[in-house]
Amino acid sequence: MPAKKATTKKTARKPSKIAEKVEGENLETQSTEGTQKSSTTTIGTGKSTQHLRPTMDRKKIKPGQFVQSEMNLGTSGHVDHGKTTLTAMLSGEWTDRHSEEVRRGISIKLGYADAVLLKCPKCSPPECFWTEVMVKKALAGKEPKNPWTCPKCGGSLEFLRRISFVDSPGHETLMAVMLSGVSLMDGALLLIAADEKCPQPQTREHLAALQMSGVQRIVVVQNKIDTVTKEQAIENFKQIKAFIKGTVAENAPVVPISAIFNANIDLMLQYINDLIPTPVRTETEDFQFFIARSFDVNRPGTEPQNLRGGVVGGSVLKGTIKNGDEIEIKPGTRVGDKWVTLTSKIVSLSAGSNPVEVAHPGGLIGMMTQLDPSISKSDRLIGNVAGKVGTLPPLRDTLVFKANLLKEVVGIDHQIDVIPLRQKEPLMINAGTATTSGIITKLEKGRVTVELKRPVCVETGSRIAISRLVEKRFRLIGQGVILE
Ligand SMILES: Nc1nc2c(ncn2[C@@H]2O[C@H](COP(=O)(O)OP(=O)(O)O)[C@@H](O)[C@H]2O)c(=O)[nH]1
Ligand SMILES: [Mg+2]
Ligand SMILES: [Zn+2]
Repeated sequence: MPAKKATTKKTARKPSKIAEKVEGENLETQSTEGTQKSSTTTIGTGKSTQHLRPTMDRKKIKPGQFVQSEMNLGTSGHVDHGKTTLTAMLSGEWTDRHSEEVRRGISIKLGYADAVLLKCPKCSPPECFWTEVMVKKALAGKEPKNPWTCPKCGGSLEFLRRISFVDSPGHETLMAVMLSGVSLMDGALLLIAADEKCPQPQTREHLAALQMSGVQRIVVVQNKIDTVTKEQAIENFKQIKAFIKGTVAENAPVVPISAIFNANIDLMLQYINDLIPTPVRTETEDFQFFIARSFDVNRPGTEPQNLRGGVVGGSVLKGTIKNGDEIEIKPGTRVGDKWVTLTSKIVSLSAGSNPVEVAHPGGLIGMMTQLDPSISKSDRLIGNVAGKVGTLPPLRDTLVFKANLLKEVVGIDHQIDVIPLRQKEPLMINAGTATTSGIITKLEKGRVTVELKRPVCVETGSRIAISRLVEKRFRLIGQGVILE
């Protein structure tokens, strides 16, 4: 695996020790490189078990009470390795909902599904870790008064946190979607099927994507262990260990599970709990929102006076937003050959399917605006950034960045070296949830200039993913840092 840079040597295996390690790595990243995401830049209090939004008292949270998700956990890995199955096991939701996804049996869009993590204070780890949906299944037929009853000992389970899975598609043609998903992830599971040789092309490409975007908190999941013998599982485990060596996932635990047979899920949840804490965020930062979907919620034939405004869905990167706030959306909409920033007012907010007054970072947030719904219909605003008026990063038609290329093209099953960038070469660029393309117009030492077909709204210093055409598809070849 190319583009490696292990920041620390591995010294510990116990979850709590590894948690400290990861915390240290983040501090290092913060001071030496800087990152585009508030979720990584504000981590580093040294309290790795800090899952709290400061204003929230977890002990008081009761079953059935709605709490907004506080973190996005991505799934990543090769197609068919079980990302959507595992997400469904933990959340109770099958994220492949679109008709084409159902027909083709693969994930095409980003899926979002929430899971409530619970812990039994009496049982010992890892058996004390549950999700609400797992508890419900384990208690089926018993239905105790308290739905948060430990299926093992009958004690009361405690609320840990609600997290959102951002389920990525694994197919090689859908890398752009995966890359926009990565921009929303605070941590990730890398799924690797035990019944295939490791690594498969998108196992490598997805891990490279996580590494390049600065997603450092990773738990590696060896799935489908029910399909192989013990010896095969051990052999595959060794391949996984060899593969992650020297990558950002080098210190990550590798947890053998079966998503279908619910084997070892508790241990995986323990690692998620210990190694992927909710980033500590400053709520006073400028609000920034990455749009990952957008719709027109009106039924055809709705009378104009009853029309509801355009809806955008995505995640709050930083800050907070409340009903009635004015926002702007960039790049906005195209009028002639110009992009016009949209401004509007928030009519209502939802977290998952629950109405909320204020939305924080974490999970899928829906914002109903006063925009003409034709502007937001059919995902037209994907890749836009929303913020309070006057606070968004500049809109750029031209990107000037420092490129860090991989040695090898990772998303393909044979070896192809990444040759240097060329003048006039077309590239695909991912910045946040935006996917755009452009042509290299200038190549200087340490500086690449690309004229974009469609502008993007990005901060100086933020990271972009660079893909080039290799064997007829855009494949990830490196990362860039915006210079000016
Ligand atoms: N035997 C077995 N099959 C699994 C397991 N996890 C997923 N699968 C199957 O693998 C196939 C692909 O799963 P899916 O979740 O769609 O993979 P994705 O492309 O990574 O999202 C489906 O037929 C699943 O039923 C597992 O743990 N054991
Ligand atoms: Mg899937
Ligand atoms: Zn218990």
